[in-house]
Amino acid sequence: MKQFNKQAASLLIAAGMGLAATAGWSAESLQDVMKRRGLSQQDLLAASKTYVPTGKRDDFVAFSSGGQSGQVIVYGIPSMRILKYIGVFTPEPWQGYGFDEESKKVLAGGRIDGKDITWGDTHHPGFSETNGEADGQFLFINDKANPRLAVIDLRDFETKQIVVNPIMKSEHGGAFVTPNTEYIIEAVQYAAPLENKKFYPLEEFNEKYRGAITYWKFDRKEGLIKPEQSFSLELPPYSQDLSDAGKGPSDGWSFTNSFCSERYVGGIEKGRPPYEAGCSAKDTDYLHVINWKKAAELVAQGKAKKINGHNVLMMETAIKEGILFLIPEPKSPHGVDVTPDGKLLVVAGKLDTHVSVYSFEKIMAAIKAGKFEGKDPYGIPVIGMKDALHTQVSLGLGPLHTQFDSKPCVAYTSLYVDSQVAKWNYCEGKVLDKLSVHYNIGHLMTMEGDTMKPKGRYLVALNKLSIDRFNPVGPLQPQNHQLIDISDDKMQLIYDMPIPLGEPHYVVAIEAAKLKPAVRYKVGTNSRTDKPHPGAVRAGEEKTIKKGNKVEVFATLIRSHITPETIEVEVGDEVTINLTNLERAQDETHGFTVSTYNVHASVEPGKTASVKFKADKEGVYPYYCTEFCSALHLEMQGYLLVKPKGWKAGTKTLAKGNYTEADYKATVKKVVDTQAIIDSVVAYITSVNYKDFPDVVAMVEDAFDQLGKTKGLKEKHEGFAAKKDWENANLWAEQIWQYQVKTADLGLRAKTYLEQNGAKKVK
Ligand code: CUK
Ligand code: CUA
Repeated sequence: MKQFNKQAASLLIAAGMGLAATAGWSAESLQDVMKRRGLSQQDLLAASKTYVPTGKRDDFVAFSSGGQSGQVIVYGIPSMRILKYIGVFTPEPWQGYGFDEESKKVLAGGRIDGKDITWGDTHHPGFSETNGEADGQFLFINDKANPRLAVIDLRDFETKQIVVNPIMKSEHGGAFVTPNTEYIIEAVQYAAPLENKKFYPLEEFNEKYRGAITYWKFDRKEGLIKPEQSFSLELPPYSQDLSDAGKGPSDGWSFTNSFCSERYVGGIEKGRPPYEAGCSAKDTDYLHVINWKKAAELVAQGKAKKINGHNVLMMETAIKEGILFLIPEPKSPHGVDVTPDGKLLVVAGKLDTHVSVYSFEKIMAAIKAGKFEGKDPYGIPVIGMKDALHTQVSLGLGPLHTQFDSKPCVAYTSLYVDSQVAKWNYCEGKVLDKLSVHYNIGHLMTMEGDTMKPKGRYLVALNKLSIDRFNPVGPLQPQNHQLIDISDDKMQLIYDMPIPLGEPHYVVAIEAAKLKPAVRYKVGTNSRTDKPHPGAVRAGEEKTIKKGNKVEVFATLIRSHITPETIEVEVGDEVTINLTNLERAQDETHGFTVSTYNVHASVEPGKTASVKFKADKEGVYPYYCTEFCSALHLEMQGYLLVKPKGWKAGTKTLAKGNYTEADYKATVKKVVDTQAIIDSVVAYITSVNYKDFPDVVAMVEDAFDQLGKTKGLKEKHEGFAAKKDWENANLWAEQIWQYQVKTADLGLRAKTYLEQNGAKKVK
């Protein structure tokens, strides 16, 4: 270390940046920088509110839909630094998602009619909840285009399951969870016949096309959706849109709105007015009010009908049992959001300037009294709007979605047409503040803002257009997530974040402290199932097994080698390579690929992943580690030899190097010197309270693991030296040094960590 500093210093001096230059170095003052960059006091204030200095972390972590990318984007708030893209419906090469066997199985869960669908139109992420609060355990997200829902485990931020909706052809209103994650709600978007592959002409739209809402049962212990315990409700073909689950007093109920209750069927090409005209003709659409707890009981009593093998409560049953009601809502509404106390529902009509606030208490009173203004064409009782309304507030043009503050009665609603966020009081029905955003805001999101305990502080505006905010990158422009400080009475815009991956309709954020992701797996874990992987082996157990034309390799990865380093197969063999990462140190991921066979695995510490392919081409195919994991990462390599059928080895042996006794002695000296450095680092680490730092304990464990591998190698190189086999003597001594380097690398990292984190001397 010291040596390095000396070298660096002499390099700087040589480059003319020594003492003489320091005079001209006088640091720029804050005022200088402001002047040079044209920054205002306001800019500076904003910067200081979002800047997270190196080594510090964000207070909140956001999970954004990745829109058409079919992924989830994870970023920190307030820094807006992107932390991860999670592969969900779409292959994600870095994580090996869709390129290793374990993740291919997850993606296969999303096949529809036997076909792979390798993209998704993700809209609404939702956290698992406990007692109405985000608990940081799971994240769910939907695919609008191909009606599917995915489960992401927040212990490792990996997708574990994709389920296909059995009765829908598209969906939008998902994923919304009930207050204890009993169910994940998914509502249809465009009506279609519920039976699979059933054709009915558009002329039979009113009779044969149907909307629906699905309640997916979630098993928290297994971390999986249970399709056989899930059920749906048949609904009229009203283009159901977003949903929200009741909470507190309204727990047990859910609310779903709709936007084309006209049931209009377009046909521009036949001279008919288009959908947009016919779907917005009436002044009101319908808010659906559903008692899901009672619905679940009815399904348990066998009152559901099986459609495509799935439990569906038909409208007739729902009406008879009194679990389905409608309320008029103005006009082409989009979002429905239940207030944190569960007492009120906020609905925004895209073509109305108002938000309408409904009272759950009033809705229940009307139902109890049997007070309805009539029935819809399917016989569903309709509660009068006046009988259910708490208040209406005029906010501006194009209100869409609403989120809540930690301050009582304060809500924020996006105004798409006005490109504004409106802050308003839903108890008293008055506007408090408005702020312009850039441009055309869709959703907006406050910290844990759709739970029973919103955290306030920040709001993110998800703007559909960015227009002039960023450096131009061609006609397809990024979306703009704008960070707004909501801690004061007046909202303050403090950051623009380009989103370059798709149109993220919605994002949810959680207190960072609630997330407790692991840094390593138990050795030999299949991360997609969280079960021991049958292909896992420990160090020394690596092997290749051939049965007929099936070759199975049980390999390990550790800095800086792959065992085995040669894999020999015959052309036409089916090859499976199981890879276990033996590392325990944080962030020591190894990647694995084989040239031209389109496989890739990301093998994080402890994980076992496998790749599988048919070796259908004779030839020589290098394989290597794809993560720069160590100084000798490039040397983490091997050869897949695909031999012609019946090929016989000749008598030729591997070429030898030209090593002398002097080479051997130099290597041995290097080993002795390096051991001295290791000893001094170990002396330091053990002189302080390193055991109080779990991260350091893991590094120390790993360091000694590496050092332990030198066992027996000294005898080995000395044995070869005695026989004057200088090649083997030198290389086995060199291998000791390789292990020492990794030990020293970890040791120095641990030392730096201890020094920077205030380790104390122990006696
Ligand atoms: S939707 Cu896109 S802005 Cu899918 Cu929730 Cu409202
Ligand atoms: Cu392992 Cu690079």
